[in-house]
Amino acid sequence: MNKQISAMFYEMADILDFLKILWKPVAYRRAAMNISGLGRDLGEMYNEKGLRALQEIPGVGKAIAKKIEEYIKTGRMREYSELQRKMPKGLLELMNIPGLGARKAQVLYKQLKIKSISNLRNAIEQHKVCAVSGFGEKSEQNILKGLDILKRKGERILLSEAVPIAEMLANALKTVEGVETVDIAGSVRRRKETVKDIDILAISSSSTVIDAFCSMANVKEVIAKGPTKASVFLNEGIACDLRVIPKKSYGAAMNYFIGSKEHNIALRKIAIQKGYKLSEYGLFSRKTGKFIAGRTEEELYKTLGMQYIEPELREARGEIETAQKCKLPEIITMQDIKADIQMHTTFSDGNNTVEEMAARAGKCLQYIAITDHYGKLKIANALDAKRFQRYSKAIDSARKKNSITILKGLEVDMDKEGRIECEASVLKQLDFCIASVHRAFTMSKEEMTKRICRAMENPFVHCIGHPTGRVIFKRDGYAIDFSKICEKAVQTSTALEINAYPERTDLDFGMIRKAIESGVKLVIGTDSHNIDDLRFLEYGVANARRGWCEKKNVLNCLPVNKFLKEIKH
Ligand code: DGT
Ligand code: CA
Ligand code: ZN
Repeated sequence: MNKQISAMFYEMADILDFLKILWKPVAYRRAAMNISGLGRDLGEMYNEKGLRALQEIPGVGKAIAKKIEEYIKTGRMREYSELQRKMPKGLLELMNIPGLGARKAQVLYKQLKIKSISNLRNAIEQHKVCAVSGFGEKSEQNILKGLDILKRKGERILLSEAVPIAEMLANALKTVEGVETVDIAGSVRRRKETVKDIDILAISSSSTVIDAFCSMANVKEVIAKGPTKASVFLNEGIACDLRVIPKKSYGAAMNYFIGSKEHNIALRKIAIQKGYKLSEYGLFSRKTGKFIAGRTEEELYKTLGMQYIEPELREARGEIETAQKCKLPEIITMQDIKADIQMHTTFSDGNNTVEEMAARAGKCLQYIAITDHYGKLKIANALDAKRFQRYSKAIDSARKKNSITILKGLEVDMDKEGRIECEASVLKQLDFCIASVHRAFTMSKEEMTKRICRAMENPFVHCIGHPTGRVIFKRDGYAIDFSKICEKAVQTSTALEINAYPERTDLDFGMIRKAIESGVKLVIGTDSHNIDDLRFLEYGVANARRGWCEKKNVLNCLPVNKFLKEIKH
């Protein structure tokens, strides 16, 4: 429900922009952003407390709340349909291409009469687009990239969207009569950053669990249904499979369906070397066909002569060899985390106050860094020296009212050369300073590497935020020489961030591992823009686990006094 409504508001904002209507688009985008970040289902909130609950969402006033109500009640939104009618057919589709944007889409629409994605592909093939003023060879390449991303987007969703759906389904299935065990498998269990479909396994004494699954409220369509397996497509726009497994082979089935496929294949090879045959039904003797193991995963790994391997590590990237040598790292857990080191408030582009963020974070953390934007980033309402004074005071006063320790931080911009866009007099007042790239993304690998390295050389900079700048489904990261970045990070004692914001997940798991091997200190930050985003910490930890990260590699596992000592140059 949230996903559809937020997509509708985004689309309405684009149309209103096209119609040259002022202010309204900003309001719709703000509402859309906050709805997509909500931890709860709008329908549920409305059922409990009506319109009032909706109006409590930041950015949702009475008018927008009414539209949400209309959609919840009727499955339609009149204004949305009316706006769509005001829009030339095809243009909307063009406007949604990542990297093209509403303005440029309109230029192509008017000048080249491009009315669909296939029109656009043809025009690029014939090099018509680069002839339009304001476009070039490079724009053609970028549009093609955008089209590829769009195609991928239809197929996968973010982990953070899949996990709540998977958990909701699994919990509901646990209450069905005859059900003994329910577990989430597949890429969701491995905590991969994007997910194609949700895989659920169950042990059950009766097949009523299949009926219950197929008649869940959010099932849009039953794709397949048999006595031990069903596939459905959910209202949320993702497919889900349920398999009922006999108790005896549950561990083997879990192992198979958690994957990854590559991990499974490597494991089967080991089984063969040892005279076994491994399948989703169990581990069998190749000679006699006798069942050897398969009730639990632990038993399976042990019989194959290796340590148990956590699902997040199962990507066939050396985890099997390492487990055979009994050398797997003891990977980080949520309990190890003492702080969240990146979040924004109403002082820049966040939706909650310093106090609200501190109060929510105080429920599970020992300290936080408030890190509003500072610099020239106008769209993020970045602070300047004058407004910093008020910001600083607000943090001081929140410190008095909250038991959680609040570090005074900033996320500062760096210019094209890597100069920090913040006065030394301000930097001096900070406990924690993150430097990030937020604009001028297109430069050569060498230039970008130099830029970030120069920022790290600034003695006031403690950390580089979202180091590659990628936004999943929207843009790839900028090119960097990551070995050089790691080297400089070690040399200058600058931490690299594992940004937990689901669209970012930046560093990714491969880079985390490389950073650790290079001796780089890491920090995990949620980059929260409202109190509900603070829950993203678990995805940052999951990604760190995928990167073989231990507690000792992450500075915000330290108590605050040690943290402050470690981050100083
Ligand atoms: P995705 O694409 O996000 O759904 O990723 P997975 O890993 O959940 O992939 P999925 O749903 O196609 O399959 C679930 C698991 O089943 C997968 O992780 C490993 C196992 N599996 C699927 N196909 C094969 C296969 O052809 N061979 C082997 N050995 N395992 C497979
Ligand atoms: Ca899957
Ligand atoms: Zn940022």
